[in-house]
Amino acid sequence: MKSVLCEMLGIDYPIIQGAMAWVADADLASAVSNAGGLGLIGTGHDPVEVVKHKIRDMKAKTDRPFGVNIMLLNMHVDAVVDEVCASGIKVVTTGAGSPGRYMEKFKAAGITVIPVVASVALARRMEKEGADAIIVEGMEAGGHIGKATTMALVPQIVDAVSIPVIAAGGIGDGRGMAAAFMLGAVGVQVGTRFVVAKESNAHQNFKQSIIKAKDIDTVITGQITGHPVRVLRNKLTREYLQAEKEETSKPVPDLGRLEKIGQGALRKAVVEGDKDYGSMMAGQIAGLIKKEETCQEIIHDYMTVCKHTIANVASVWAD
Ligand code: TUI
Repeated sequence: MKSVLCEMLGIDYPIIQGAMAWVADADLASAVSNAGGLGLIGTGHDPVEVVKHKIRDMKAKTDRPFGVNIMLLNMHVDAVVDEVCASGIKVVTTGAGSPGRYMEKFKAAGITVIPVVASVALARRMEKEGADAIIVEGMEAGGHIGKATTMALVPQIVDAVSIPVIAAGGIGDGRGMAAAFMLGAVGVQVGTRFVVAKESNAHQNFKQSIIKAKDIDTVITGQITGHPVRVLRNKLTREYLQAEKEETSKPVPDLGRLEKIGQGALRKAVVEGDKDYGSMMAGQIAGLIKKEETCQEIIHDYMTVCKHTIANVASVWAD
């Protein structure tokens, strides 16, 4: 089951690993690439020296295709873009903004550019500015999100652009992958399930929180700061959402107070395993994830279940 995405990226299976900040290091990304998917190094808020180290580490761990994700809210983004362009990286994904101003640099470096978008308008703009494909991320996803769901957004963007579309957000197994193909996507990006991969260095407490999570255990913080983020519910989110409610009712909300509550919380979750005051970014599909597996097992499961799902549905709907 090869798709145009496999040809475009030189991979065996049309599965991209999401570039979860603090989680998507060379250990996880190389395991995904070595299993035939596209591993992505996440660079989050990293300064350029850290990015350099991660790329070097990745090159030592895989000979297969991989990419780097650039988080556009990173204060070091200009330097990170220059480093990525200079280091022979072949694939770049971007998140949390529009990469328009870097597009020429990426293209000049021969990079395949795949922006993550959460709206039809940005998808159209990205195609016009030279994106090679687009990752359409619905608000079921973990971390920084837009407003529309994967189910609603993917077909609208498939109709709006001519470049390949990859679906993301809420795709936790081969059934979700099959559904994404039905909507017109040619591949999927998977985040939350790879957080609990055996090769993921996320703290065991964070992994267990995802495994224990139920369908409605995520909440969205940051609605009033303009950076909505989906995370697992805990003491931090209870206090944050209470503060958000208080600030919303004031004539001049104190956004600094909200930012302070969330500061450093992602590292606390991923590195320290703080289940109470860590920001445990995870998608709504966490409730479907039941165990730790290797990246190879995860990819194999997606592909097998996807093929069976499509075959079963086709046989039911024949004639
Ligand atoms: O980027 C993500 N997910 C992320 S980034 C991240 S690090 C972070 N931490 C705290 C606060 C904010 C970020 C954690 N998770 N996913 C890709 C994605 N991009 N989802 C939604 C978007 C997006 C949203 C609005 C892309 C563009 C956009 O508007 C751009 C514009 O200028 O129109």
